[in-house]
Amino acid sequence: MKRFLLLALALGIACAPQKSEKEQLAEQVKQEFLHAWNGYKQHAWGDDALKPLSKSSKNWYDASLLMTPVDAFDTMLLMGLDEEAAEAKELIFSELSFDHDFFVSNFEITIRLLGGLLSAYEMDGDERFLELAEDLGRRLLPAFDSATGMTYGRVNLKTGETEWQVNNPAEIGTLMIEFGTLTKHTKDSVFYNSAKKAMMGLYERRSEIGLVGTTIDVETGEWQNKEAHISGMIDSYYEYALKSWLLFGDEDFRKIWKAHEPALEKYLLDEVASGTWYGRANMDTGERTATTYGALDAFMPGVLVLAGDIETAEKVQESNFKMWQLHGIEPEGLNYVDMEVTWAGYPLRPENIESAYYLYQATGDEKYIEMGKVMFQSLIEYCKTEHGYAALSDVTTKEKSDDMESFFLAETLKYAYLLFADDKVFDLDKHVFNTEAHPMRID
Ligand code: DMJ
Repeated sequence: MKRFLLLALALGIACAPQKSEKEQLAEQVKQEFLHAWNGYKQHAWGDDALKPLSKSSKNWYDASLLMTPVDAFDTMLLMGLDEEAAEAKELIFSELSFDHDFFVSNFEITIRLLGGLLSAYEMDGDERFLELAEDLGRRLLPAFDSATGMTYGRVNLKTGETEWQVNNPAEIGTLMIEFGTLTKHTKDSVFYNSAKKAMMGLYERRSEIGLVGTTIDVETGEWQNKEAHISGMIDSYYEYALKSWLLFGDEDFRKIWKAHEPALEKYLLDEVASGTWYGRANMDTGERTATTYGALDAFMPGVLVLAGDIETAEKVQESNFKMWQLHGIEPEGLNYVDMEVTWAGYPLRPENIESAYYLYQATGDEKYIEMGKVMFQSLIEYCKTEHGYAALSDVTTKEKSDDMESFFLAETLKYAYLLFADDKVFDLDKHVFNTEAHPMRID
């Protein structure tokens, strides 16, 4: 036996099963997650986020709401990082309080914290996650108090006062998965009904050709900016129309998605020499207003996969990858006609790798693994710092900025991990991800 072992070693024959390249990549993603989490632990423990260059921390508001630990918790569970999950959980239960007299963004707090607490509850089972989620949900409810039912942008967590009467479709229409799931677990229908009313309010104000604009007054219902696109300020409204239908089986959401789907294809989808992209257009006339696309728009192939349009998803993902490769890492904004960068930052966004994950799940085509590998390796090359990961202020020069958004741990590394990991780690058929990659169970 010993002689065989020596011979095997000499010949380079593995006796233990070799890890596949995908398994090795998944393991590497896990190690990079730990690197970023340890940076947070060392320099930002108890605060919202790590500042990776100055090795310090920052809070969004006057007190910490534990953005990073809450956002990152379910990724730890998925990666099997039980020790880290236990310490994050202890921190959350000992420190997290929503009893603060300050205004917060209803959208950001919903997708990151309410979503994070709900997936934590579903995956871990500890009732205290649900208690925190319900407390937060009730404090956010005044945001829905408008003449149209569409939400104000900001709400004071203690007093319930609201502000930012002019809001946008993404912030009004990206609440359903979280508030609907809160109703499912608390049996209080107020959450589901409020979020649905907000979403329907938006849908009813779509243009005759089936598009929504960029900003709307939630009291008067008048559009303030009529530019239609799938980028920031609109993006996840479309995502939630489809996903809310998949999660809750409510036909009204299917109706919303089906009303917009052909309009997006007819007026925004743009096939040009450089590839297939989504441009911008006037919501009433459909006339092209700009040919800009960016890192946020890259979510769309993932949604198209869920909608069953693999063909368009594949074409747009080719463009996504082209955008990534242009400077070795994707920019916030790009003119897809002349391929000039219009906004050079990269805040560690997930959407491109997220779409590669959905497409790999749907097609099994190894080219999506290759795309993921390139994207993951450029993250290491350009964004890794001694104590975490840093956003880039300019993808053309690779200059870093002092930010590590919580979605890097909640989404970017989660989708990278799931792309490479064995399918048994996570069953996509039984879950819907909220827009911050917090999985909600379909049942
Ligand atoms: C996240 O907070 C969410 O994915 C949101 O839908 C868009 N912005 C960031 C990630 O880019």
